[in-house]
Amino acid sequence: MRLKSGDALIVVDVQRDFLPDGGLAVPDGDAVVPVLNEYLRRFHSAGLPTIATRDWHPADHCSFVAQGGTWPAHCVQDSPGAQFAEALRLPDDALLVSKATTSDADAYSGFDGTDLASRLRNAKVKRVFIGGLATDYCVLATVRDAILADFEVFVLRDAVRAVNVERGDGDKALEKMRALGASLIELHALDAAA
Ligand code: VGL
Ligand code: ZN
Repeated sequence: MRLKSGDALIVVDVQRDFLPDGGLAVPDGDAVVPVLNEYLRRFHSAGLPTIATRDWHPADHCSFVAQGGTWPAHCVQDSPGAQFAEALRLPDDALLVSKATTSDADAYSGFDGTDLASRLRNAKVKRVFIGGLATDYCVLATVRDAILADFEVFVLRDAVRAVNVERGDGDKALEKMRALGASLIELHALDAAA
């Protein structure tokens, strides 16, 4: 397939806490970085917008075990664990979307409580290509909301990894995304232009 005007790349939560040594480690999470770097290069060199979402929690966030939530502390605002993976090569003009930024609410989707949908519409985006971490949480929720917001959605299946709290969660999430209307693609499906 060929990238075209109206396409955008969304990189979901590729942050240090989701990498194998992080506070909420996603197994093999670092494997998405070189693949996403190639997608980023393709989109950027085609003049297409790139977006990076980040989990950006206060230190007392409701999703943390200490507050009665389900997750170990992760992606605390301005902490090292909240930084993007060091090897991730985001273009200088990538749009940054922070989510779940208040103590009282969680947000898995990059669209939840953010202006992502309006920013994409303003940029005349029609198709979004989504990869990152984690397949079974924030990628799934972002894909679902993108479809609900009437974008055509492609999931980068070679650039996502799952938490897999239960074995098979990642595969189930991919199946859900497909059932919702997303297409699963890999890098080799993109024309090798640029
Ligand atoms: C995520 C669990 C908690 C994610 C964020 O980015 O998938 N998962 N917070
Ligand atoms: Zn979180």
